[in-house]
Amino acid sequence: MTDQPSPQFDAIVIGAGMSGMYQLLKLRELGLKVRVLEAGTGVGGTWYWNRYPGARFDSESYSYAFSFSKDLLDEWDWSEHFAGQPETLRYLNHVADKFDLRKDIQFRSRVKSAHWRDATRIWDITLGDGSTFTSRFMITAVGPLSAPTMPNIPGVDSFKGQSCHTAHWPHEPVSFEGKRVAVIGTGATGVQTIQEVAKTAKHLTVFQRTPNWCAPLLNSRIDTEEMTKIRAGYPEMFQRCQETFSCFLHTPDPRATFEVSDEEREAFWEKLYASPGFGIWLGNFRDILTDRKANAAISDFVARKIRQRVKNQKTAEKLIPKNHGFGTRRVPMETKYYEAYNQDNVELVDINETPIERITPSGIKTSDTERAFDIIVYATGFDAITGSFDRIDIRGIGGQRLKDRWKHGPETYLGMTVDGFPNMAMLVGPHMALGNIPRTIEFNVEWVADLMRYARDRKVTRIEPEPDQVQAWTDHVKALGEGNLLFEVNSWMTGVNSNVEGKQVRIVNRYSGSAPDWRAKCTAVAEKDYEGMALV
Ligand code: N01
Repeated sequence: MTDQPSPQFDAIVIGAGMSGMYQLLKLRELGLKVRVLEAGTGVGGTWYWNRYPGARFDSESYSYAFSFSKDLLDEWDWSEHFAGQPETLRYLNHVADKFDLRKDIQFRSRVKSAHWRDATRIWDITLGDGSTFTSRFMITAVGPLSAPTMPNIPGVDSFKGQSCHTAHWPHEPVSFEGKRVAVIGTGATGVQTIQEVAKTAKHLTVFQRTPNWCAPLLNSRIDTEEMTKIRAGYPEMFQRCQETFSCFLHTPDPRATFEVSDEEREAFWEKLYASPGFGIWLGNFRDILTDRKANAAISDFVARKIRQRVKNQKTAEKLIPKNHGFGTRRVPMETKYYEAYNQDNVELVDINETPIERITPSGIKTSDTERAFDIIVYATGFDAITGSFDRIDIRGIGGQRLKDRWKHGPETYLGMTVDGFPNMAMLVGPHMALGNIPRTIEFNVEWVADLMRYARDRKVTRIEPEPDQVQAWTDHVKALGEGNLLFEVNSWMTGVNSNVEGKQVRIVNRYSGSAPDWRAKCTAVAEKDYEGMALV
């Protein structure tokens, strides 16, 4: 390759969220010439874009933070067990300041296309404004939930009031006081938004298509004394995150649901329901997501809780999911969400009964009536996992489009590379253990950095996984999903989005094995000189 032109950069990273930020740091340590291209005006990715009211962690703040720097751990105090978005964004800006990251990040730079030139072993990358970059490697740090989708309801553009998708929330505060507000969507985002807006809106109307099984977050403040204790326990806590199934503090209980007596089971569920965070979903009996009877039993338990908390039993029934069991979709964590429906200013509209016909200039018309609104909030989710790749025109060998290659679902080797797309590495991509994402990010970024070091030391300029390894990993990921009730339900976790053409069929877009297993496989591949990959 000595006669070939040199690219401008050794690596271009797309995205300055948590994964892109850490990748920049690790590649800089290798002495590589790196540029991060970021569409937003600041760092933080998810935490930069999702500034909707009520946005906050639902995994424990400290377990979500970067663990790679003791200094950083020592100097950052979390104010709540589940921190709000402003605090998390402040934290990520602090990280950017501390490691002087911004000097290699180009903001307001949305990548439009990335084309691989096999003859020169270079990626040609073009931004929306037409500017171009060349790079030996391209690392996607585009996030699994970063391509927001508006609902395919007629008239969305005709509304004259204020309207916004939660992931495009304005930087200026939005007041709901004295306002008639509509929220469309009741996923994790909708639930966080609804419970917050209900506090101040004159009237809030929630348009629900599918109810979700929500569970109490039970957030609380962290005082100095508790923070000191948490800090002292960091080594054990991060070690635990390395050992649990999905890198959370919670991990499945080894017992099966019906192994214990009725009283014991009920007491265990009461305890989980009264404990903060994801325990009821991720720390439950090991079979609640594989055994239909077990799943029906926990669903019944949570349904009883909803009936107890919502006064109007007709409303309670509407809020209880009937087409999927507890935990088979991501469980939204809530704080007095169900109680919001006991307020006089909150109304629930089941759009299966009275479908939305259109958005009008003054509000929303359902089959039975038209309601006027000042503000419409679209909490309608994302074209998940592959959507953030699809919106970039990524082309590999011979001009093959990644979007076409993944038409029937992603195909990857370890979730990080794809044959036909040399020198592309994915962070938090499809087919890798997601779970508590920053824990995955740290491993993922360090694995990619090690690969870059290996390539640099051996003057490797082309890296591509072998097609049969991609096939084998993809088959393995699909096989892991068999018997998992989660894969029998429509949700972003199975790649379904009613608003995106071609995304109505369920696919296996996520790795559902344990995070330790995934990491062990990746480590073994690296230790065997990147077995299954051609490095030349
Ligand atoms: O998106 P969703 P989300 N007409 O896809 C409805 C993470 N997260 O942004 O279910 C009417 O879950 C749709 O209805 P249905 C977390 O991983 C993390 O809420 O398709 N309704 C659904 O109710 C989460 O799982 C945190 O029938 C329409 C909603 O919109 C993921 O992000 C906080 C519609 C979309 O729900 C995504 O959550 C928040 C239409 N045309 C989110 N189209 C934290 O912990 C869609 N809907 C930090």
